[in-house]
Amino acid sequence: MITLHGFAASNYYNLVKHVLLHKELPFQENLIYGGSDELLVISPVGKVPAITTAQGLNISESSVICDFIEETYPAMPLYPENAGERAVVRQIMKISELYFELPSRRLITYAFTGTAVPELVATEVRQVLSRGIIALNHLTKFSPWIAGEQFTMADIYVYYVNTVVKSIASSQLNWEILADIPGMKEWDVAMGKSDIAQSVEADRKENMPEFMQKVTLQMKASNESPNKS
Ligand SMILES: N[C@@H](CCC(=O)N[C@@H](CS)C(=O)NCC(=O)O)C(=O)O
Repeated sequence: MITLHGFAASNYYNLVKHVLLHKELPFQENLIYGGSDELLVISPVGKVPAITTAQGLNISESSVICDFIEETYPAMPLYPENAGERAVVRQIMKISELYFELPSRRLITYAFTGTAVPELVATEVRQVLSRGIIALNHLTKFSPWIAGEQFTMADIYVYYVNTVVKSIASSQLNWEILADIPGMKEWDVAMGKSDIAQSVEADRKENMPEFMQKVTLQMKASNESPNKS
């Protein structure tokens, strides 16, 4: 059986969990937080999610895990058969990671600490997000799924990317970012209504207090560290 390592407050963890649930694969969850020595044995950069496969292989990086699951368990496919269409799905995933998720993450610490985002940082982040918007407007279809008629890995991937992006853009940049991609807001609402998304969300909510406690303790420890510059 697959073991999914990580914690439910993580959107990356949740997208892999959604894929496993979609494919109706049996798996167990191992609650573990980022940065721990135990996690470094499973995940080389000490981040979640990671999986341990039925054969005992450890794999990290959510998009790599998604590909492994698809290749190993091809039933209920999440990529199109056609190579060109598959490439479009992967472009949507990659662009949402590089130009949506990662710039938004630069603002997470400001959100957690309630500190104002410096204007230079806000400008840089807005520029990267704007490129993402142009690219996603170019590639997405929402007819009814993000890449067209087939429900794909990109639907799951971008839905969980958006959980971070829309909240951070709204709170830190006062930007209702999904509205800049016609069709995305409606698709996002529809995605959130599925039974799988609802059960993943319930687990996320349950884990949030414990996760926030860990973050608060970590921030306190780093503020008190004698090496703090
Ligand atoms: N590129 C990684 C990113 C994973 C990631 O950033 N995970 C966060 C949780 S959402 C984490 O483990 N952070 C802990 C840390 O940075 O120590 C992926 O796609 O899986």
